[in-house]
Amino acid sequence: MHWQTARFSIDLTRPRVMGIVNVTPDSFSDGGRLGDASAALAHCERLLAEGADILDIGGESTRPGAAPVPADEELRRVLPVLRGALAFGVPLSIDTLKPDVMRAALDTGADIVNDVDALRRPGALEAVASHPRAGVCLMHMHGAPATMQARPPEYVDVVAEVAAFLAGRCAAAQAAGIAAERIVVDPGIGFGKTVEHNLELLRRQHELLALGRPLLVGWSRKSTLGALTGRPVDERVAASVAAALAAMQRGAAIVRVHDVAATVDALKVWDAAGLGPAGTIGAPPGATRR
Ligand code: HH2
Repeated sequence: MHWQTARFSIDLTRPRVMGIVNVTPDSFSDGGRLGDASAALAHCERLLAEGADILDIGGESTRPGAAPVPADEELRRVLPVLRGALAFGVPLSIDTLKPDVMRAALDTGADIVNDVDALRRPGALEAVASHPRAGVCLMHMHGAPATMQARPPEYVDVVAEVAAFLAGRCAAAQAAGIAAERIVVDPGIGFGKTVEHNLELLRRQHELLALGRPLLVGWSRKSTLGALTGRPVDERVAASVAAALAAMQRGAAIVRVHDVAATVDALKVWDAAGLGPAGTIGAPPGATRR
């Protein structure tokens, strides 16, 4: 299976690692580290040297309770990084839920829109549809970032409800003119879910494969891993790697991670053990230019 994005058709028969580049002062695990474009671009280079296949650039934190950022401020943060990162020749994703930011990022050359709100904002479907090949990640979120963890979220069957939501968003995207091969889906670990909901989504992740779209998942450093291990956010590398492997084992195609080197090492061993699509990790990049 391939994921069609603006400049690249990404071969998903090989597990893919999406490296996180947060150009934000307040992200939950790494906020404030990449204050300017040159620091962010140096971080991009490091993630690529460590084996990242895709870079996900974000200018607004989605952590529970995060303050919304105006579109012009978000663009001021991400566009210089995006412009600089185009030279790396790898798929670039913009992590945003704002249609204005999507449009500007795609016009600048972003390959993918990663939207934690699954293109629900007015104008978001059109912003992605108007670029004939841009890829998109549609993620499930219960509520909005500012409020999603304010009360314990309730589901009758979290996996069935996430699957139904994602099926509906895939249908809406396709109705807007976004071809299926441009779409991947994400259960949204930690977005309006309790520890038990997140674990249920991992244990029964294979049920989401019935949607017929590749799965992208983000467990990296999240609070469920803190709950399981008792560790603070800066000591969750091992837990994050274990979760990424478990997600791959259950059929995920792409993992979104902060700790690229550790994740890539673990995936190499996993693959060599015959658990993954054997021998494909560490092979020459398979993301092929159109
Ligand atoms: N998680 C975060 C942000 N964007 N996108 C997708 N598709 N899936 C995720 O699980 C996901 C995401 C939150 O993590 P992070 O970027 O590290 O933090 P913050 O939102 O505080 O910047």
